[in-house]
Amino acid sequence: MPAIVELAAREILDSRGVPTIEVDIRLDSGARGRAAAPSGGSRGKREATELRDNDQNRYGGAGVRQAVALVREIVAPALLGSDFETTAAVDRRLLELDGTARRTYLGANAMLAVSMAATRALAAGGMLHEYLAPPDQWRIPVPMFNVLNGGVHAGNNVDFQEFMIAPVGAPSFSEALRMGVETYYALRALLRRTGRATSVGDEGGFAPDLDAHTEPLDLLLRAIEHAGFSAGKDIVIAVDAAAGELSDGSTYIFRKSMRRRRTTDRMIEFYASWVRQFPIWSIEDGLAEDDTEGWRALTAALGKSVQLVGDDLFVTNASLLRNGIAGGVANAILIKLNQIGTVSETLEAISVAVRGQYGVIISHRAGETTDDFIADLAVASGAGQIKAGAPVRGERVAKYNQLLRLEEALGADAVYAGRQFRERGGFLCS
Ligand code: 2PG
Ligand code: MG
Repeated sequence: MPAIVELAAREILDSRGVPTIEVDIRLDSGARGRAAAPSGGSRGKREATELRDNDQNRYGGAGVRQAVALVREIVAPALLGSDFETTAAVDRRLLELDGTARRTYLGANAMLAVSMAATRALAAGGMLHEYLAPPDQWRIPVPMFNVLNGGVHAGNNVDFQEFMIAPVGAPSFSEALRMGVETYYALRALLRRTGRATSVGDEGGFAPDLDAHTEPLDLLLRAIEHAGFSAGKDIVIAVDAAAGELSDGSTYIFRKSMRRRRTTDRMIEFYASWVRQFPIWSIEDGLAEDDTEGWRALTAALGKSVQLVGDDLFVTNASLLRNGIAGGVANAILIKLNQIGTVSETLEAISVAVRGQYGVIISHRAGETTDDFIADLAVASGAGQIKAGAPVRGERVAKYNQLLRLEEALGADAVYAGRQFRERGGFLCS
């Protein structure tokens, strides 16, 4: 059995210039693994705790020296010299050491960096996706490119956080990537021509001020057509409303645009009219995580015709997802490793979703590094969908470029999920 002989942790920066934690692990076999934790911009209330120093003299309180110290002083002595055959065994030890429900002692950022680095080391120089799951369930996911940014990810007047394009009609991932990029170029040209800003938000999507509520969607449709593709056939649209950010507990306030309020019922009518008018196939966090009755009504109204994704709603937590499935809430889950804090718990959430026939989207966070773990996770799990931002900026293309490598490695066996992005079979080992 492999033993961990080296475990190092350090503070590095994420794509927004915010500190995060990176971990290196070496096994006695010589195999190495390195990983860094991502960090959210808009967060679910039930996410695992991200440990920050709160020392206002460094990085405005966002330093992670404490998390680094915990890995060096608590995690390393407990793991060094011990044999671990699987990620699950490492994660069990991490969970014991932490001993809290919300990861408040070690911090989910510290735990996740260790868990991912250990997984990479255990993959032993082979490709990560090969370690994570057997080949029969591998699929190359449909990329969801976030090309228009709003909400807390951008300084514009757009209240919804993400407007994405998903090339479901592409014959392969590499073609999907080309289609996404060419549509991104077309969108930029369109914005320039109409005198709008082409500056970008945290995830690389454009962030112009826009007039009407339907304007982001109109712009996407025009960009898709200008790039020579057919909206609804080659490329479909996905939205992340991140409605938790809009909610005041009883209504939804559109603070950035027209400062209007909407009730839950009005929000549902609003989505229904969008789905009628535009080729929208997926709506994420359409309502806030504590609006349970609203989520049930939304699922009853639109769940048959469109993918309804729980991000803040489920926070990659298998037990919250089980409750959601039992209660008829949403029909898909967004998977973010740092919402829960270990690789094995993430795999468990994916397995619960697959068994419950919920759609699965593997996701980056607003604050990212060039770590490309989620690309392998998406292929291994056969999730069918990945969102990693616009096809620009190093930390976003790191994921898309790894998917190109995986497509090449799989060769003739590479299956692009395409229009079947919601159908999966098989379960993950953990
Ligand atoms: C989301 C994510 C990723 P954040 O809401 O889905 O796009 O953003 O990391 O800010 O939660
Ligand atoms: Mg989201």
